Amino acid sequence: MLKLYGRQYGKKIARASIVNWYLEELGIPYELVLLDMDGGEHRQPPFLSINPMGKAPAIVDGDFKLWESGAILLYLAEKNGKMPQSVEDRSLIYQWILFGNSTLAPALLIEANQKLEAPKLLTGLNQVLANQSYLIGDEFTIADVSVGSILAHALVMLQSDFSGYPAVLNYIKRVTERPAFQKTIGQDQHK
Ligand SMILES: N[C@@H](CCC(=O)N[C@@H](CS)C(=O)NCC(=O)O)C(=O)O
Repeated sequence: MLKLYGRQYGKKIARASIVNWYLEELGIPYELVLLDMDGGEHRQPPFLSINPMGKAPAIVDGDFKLWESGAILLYLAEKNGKMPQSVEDRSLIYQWILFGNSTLAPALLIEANQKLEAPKLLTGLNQVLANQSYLIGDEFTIADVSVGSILAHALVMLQSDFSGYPAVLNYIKRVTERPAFQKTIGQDQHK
C-alpha cells in the first residue's frame, strides 16, 4: 500500500496534509506514517533513505520513492488518470503547481514578503477566479489542491486579510467545503 510520510499535524505548516487531501479526493488506499520531527526522525537514516533532503512530505509506492508535494500531486494525478491529454492543458497544471509552491507560498507564508508580494498575486488570483470556479476553468484539479491549501493555510492559520479579494474568499470557501479537505486539512485547522 502507498505510504505517505508527514509530520504530526498541529499549528506548524504540515505540507503532507496537501497530499493527504488529494489521496482522500482520489479515494485510494494509503497509509499515513507520522514522523516525530520534533525528535529529529526526519534526519535519521531510515527516512533519509526515502528523502535525502530530510523533508516531508514523501511517498513510497511499491519500490518507488518520491518527495516534494507538487511532484507527488502530479504523480498521483498521472497514475490515477486525472491528467489532461493535451500538452497545453497539462502545462497549465504544471504552471499552477509551480506557482503555488515557488511563488504564492513564499509570498503568503513568509512575513518579510507579505506586504509587497501578496497583494500583487492576490489581485491576479482574484481576477482569474472572478470568472471561473476553479483555477483551470470549471473542473477541480490538483492545481486547486496545491494553491487552495496554501490560501486556506494563510487565511485560517495566519489570519491573512483577504477581504479585498472576494473571488479568492469565495474560492477558498468552495474548495475547503469539499469532504476530502474537511477530513484532512480541515480537521487539523480546528485543533
Ligand atoms: N517544497 C517542499 C517543502 C517541504 C518542507 O519544507 N517540509 C517541512 C515540513 S512542512 C519539513 O520537512 N521541514 C523539516 C526540516 O526542514 O527540517 C514541499 O512542498 O514538499
